[in-house]
Amino acid sequence: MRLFYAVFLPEEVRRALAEAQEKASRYKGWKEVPPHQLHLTLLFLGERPEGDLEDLFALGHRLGRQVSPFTAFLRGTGYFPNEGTPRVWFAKAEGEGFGPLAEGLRAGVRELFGEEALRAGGDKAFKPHITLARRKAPAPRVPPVVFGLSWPVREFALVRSELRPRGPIYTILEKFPLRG
Ligand code: 2AM
Repeated sequence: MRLFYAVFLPEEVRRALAEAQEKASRYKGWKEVPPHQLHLTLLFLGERPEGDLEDLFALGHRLGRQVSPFTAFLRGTGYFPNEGTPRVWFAKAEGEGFGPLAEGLRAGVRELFGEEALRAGGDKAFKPHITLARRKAPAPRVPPVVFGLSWPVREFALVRSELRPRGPIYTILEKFPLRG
């Protein structure tokens, strides 16, 4: 199973981001993430055997008990990579819990399955972001968008991703409330 831990967004934030995504839809070559799938990845795990699920659920619940609910802020957009040809157009996120959640998940997964299990997510530093669109074919950069969005983060989730020709299908397998 292809798995990742993520924070999903409330309806009104998704709606505001969907409006920003219209800017990308003017450019052929950018493919927007469907609004109901917009999310912030905390840790990408890649393929894991189904037998790992129980441990991954337990890790999520344990970490949820250690981190308090917090406010997330979205203020603007950016690109990965920023230099050269961008592949991803994203909304940059801030919030005091994102770092502790991402770090806690990395540490927990390392402890459970070893360093090897962290390889899927790459070795780049964690930058909380919400991918708005992916560049599939040559297309100009989308003009920047400024937001004044915030929402309370009260839970995160373990998500299954099934890759399909039309785009991935995400299924939330388990939710982990924050109650630190
Ligand atoms: P992205 O939005 O920046 O592409 C599901 O694929 C989620 O896991 C996406 O949000 C994606 O981030 C993230 N992710 C992180 N590393 C990944 C990788 N090596 N392959 C695919 N997705 C990855």
